[in-house]
Amino acid sequence: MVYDKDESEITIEIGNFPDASARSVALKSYIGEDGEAATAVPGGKLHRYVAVSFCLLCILQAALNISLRLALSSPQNIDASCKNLTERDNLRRINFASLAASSAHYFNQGWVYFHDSFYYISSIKKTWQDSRDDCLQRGADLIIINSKEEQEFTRRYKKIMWIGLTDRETEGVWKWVDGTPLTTSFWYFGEPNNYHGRNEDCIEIKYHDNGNSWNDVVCENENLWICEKKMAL
Ligand code: MMA
Ligand code: CA
Repeated sequence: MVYDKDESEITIEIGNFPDASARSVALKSYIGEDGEAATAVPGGKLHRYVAVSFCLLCILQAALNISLRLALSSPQNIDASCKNLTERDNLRRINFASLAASSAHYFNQGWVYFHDSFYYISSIKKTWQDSRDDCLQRGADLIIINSKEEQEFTRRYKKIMWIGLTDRETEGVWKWVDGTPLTTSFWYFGEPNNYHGRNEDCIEIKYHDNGNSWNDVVCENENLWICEKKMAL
């Protein structure tokens, strides 16, 4: 290529070609079929695309790095996320540990686990109130029977035992020790009867051969008893 100062023209020397058609072919291969300037290296367009894409990816990567760093590395953010994590983790750990410790305690003391509760069956006899106090001292209370399964569970022991049901407050109004009213009952035939006009305000499970085993008796009687401690494991 020669730049002619005087004529302000660009002359392209394309060599000596025998005729006009040969010169045209040579010119097209240099300039490009569609008249666009082509690079002299074959496949150059592809190289350029790859290079440009690579650069774009680099820029994207850099932008991501910076934004992530800004989002995560600010001291308050690190502090907050760590605090949240450890508080939640610690709560879980404490709950798990205390559950493990209390369940181990109840198992070791000979309590039986059945349907989300621990049960303690006494080996000595006491009045209804003294029995209840014993359960309370053990972190529990007299059993509250609120399902057929639980009722069946109590019958397995074939012992006469106090349960946490009484009408001491208001005659004829049966209440569980947690204050809830009696809804599902398992009275033995003819019970409750305040037998021969006696003030039978406390309930024992008595008739083990029958699904309906409950009987009302005088609270000052002495019986075995069964405590319940709810604990979902
Ligand atoms: C006992 C006592 C009562 C009960 C009757 C049933 C004799 O009294 O347990 O509460 O109702 O037995 O015969
Ligand atoms: Ca009775």
